Amino acid sequence: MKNRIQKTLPVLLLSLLAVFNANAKPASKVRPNIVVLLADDWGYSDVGAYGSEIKTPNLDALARRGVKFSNFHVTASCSPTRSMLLTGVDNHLNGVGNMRETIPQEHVGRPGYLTVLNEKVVTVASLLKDSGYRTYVAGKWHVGKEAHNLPNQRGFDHSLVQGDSGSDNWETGKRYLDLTDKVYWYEDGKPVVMPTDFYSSEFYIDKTIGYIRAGAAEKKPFFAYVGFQANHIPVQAPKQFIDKYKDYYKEGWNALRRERREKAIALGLIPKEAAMGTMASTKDWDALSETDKQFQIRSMQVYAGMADAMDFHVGRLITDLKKSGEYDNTVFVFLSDNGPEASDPYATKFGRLWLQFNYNHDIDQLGAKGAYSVIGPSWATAAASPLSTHKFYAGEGGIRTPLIISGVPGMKQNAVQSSFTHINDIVPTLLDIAGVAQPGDSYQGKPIMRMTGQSLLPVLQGRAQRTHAADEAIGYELSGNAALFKGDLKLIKNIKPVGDGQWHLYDISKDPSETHDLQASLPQQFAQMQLDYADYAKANGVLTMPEGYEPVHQVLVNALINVYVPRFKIPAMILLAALALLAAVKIRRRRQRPQ
Ligand SMILES: [Ca+2]
Repeated sequence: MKNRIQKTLPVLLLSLLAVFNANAKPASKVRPNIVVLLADDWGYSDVGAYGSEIKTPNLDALARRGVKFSNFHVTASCSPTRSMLLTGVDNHLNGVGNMRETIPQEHVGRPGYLTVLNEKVVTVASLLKDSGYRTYVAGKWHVGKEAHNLPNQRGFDHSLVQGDSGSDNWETGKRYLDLTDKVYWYEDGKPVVMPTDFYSSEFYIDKTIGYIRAGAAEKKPFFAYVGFQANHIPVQAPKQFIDKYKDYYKEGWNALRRERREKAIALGLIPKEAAMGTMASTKDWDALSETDKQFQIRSMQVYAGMADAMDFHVGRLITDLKKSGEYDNTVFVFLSDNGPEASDPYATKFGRLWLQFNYNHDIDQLGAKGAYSVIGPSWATAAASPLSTHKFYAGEGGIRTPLIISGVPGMKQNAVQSSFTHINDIVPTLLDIAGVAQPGDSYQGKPIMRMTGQSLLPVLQGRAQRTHAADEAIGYELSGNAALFKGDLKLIKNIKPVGDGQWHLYDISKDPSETHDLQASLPQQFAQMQLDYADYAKANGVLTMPEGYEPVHQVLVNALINVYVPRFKIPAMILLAALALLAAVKIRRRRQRPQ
């Protein structure tokens, strides 16, 4: 009997424990807050932690607390990247196959080419909100101003956004080019009157802090998305930030490119043997006049000041989260939407004419309210150093940007992740961190596009070496500039005049600057990857660019159609009506005149 009790008692106890456990609620697991910090037009080496001389101590601290991705890819322009950052779906499937500013008219409205989000995608904000997160966005939106596309209808509890591709950083009513009729601002889906005392990075962080504090009583984790305007043109910054760089940049862009490349190598971000990417548009520094040099030096100091100011305001958010005790439970994701901006609107007649009436360009004013500053093509190659090309193009300088992730439970610290990663991996990662399942092919009973990226959690936590299999083909296209990634190889084609319109092949793990074409030595891969690209283009509905497409010319044509025709339509109709009335009166008088 004693033996029997001895044998059955543990079984009974275990059974009771099992029943108890089955009925017990799972231990409350606090899900992390998530902050996504999206910089605008920052180059690969514009962050201190990526080799920059620009002081970004707060971003650097996030990098030390987490993982720096050295081989991360976005698209080469603003809204296509933003559409993928929010949905995890290829831009040709989510509606943003091209930007409103650069789309050829032949493509407007074609499937995938709405230039705004379509109804077949759901945002990460909607999915996190459904799962119990409070959700906020402040900053540049750029994925649609239609009522159904504003943040309040795309999953955000609270939002304050600028709807288009950019605007002045000091004056909220001022456009940066004549590409829209006005600057559109919305708070919680409604037009909003903006304050006159404004600096973009400061204001967006103030709003974010305000939203987080106001919702703290709800006792829910938060998701906050900050879409900075820094460093989109016009490059502007408070003077105290610009003045920190008064002794910098005097040796010119080639010296800066070399300096940043060496630092990026020392930081383990690019391999020692990586060559320097070169661009035909980079001017000869030594051939510049002293006046031109001074102007260029000041332009780059303003650029550094703008990035420094953004980092400073990121620091204010971090400080606030530390004070409220939320910091240790907050995941930060920092990235740039594309590589550095090389275009200079002063270089076109259209831009120059408009800017003469709207901004000054005086060296002692650069960065200040009323002044317009850009870095242009030569400094842009330094911002992207040591990579080739810049914003808009499919070279690594256009589409490889910094990505820092910190604060994920169980993740590696102060580490570099060098395997290929992609913008479509961000949404699966955030869902994974929040413990939310991907929606698959349908959301709330409606069919949607399936996400194609992979969660970065296994590499963040050191459970995997790479995110994408070596034989996975990942395509890319924007305005005819195209690429296909497979393992360490990249097939790439850039349109003229920056590219030659032909395919090239590079090993971007060893040669991230794309200087050594492998098509002759790897003919099989070269041929196969072209077939893989054709499959990608077909599956994603990529349209062929019309013959002779030229992006700057297209921006002018689209401005004419989108802004000038509507602007002058009513005055033209009034003028025609007045002329018709005048003619009718004349005819009537002639008839009434005595014969
Ligand atoms: Ca951008």
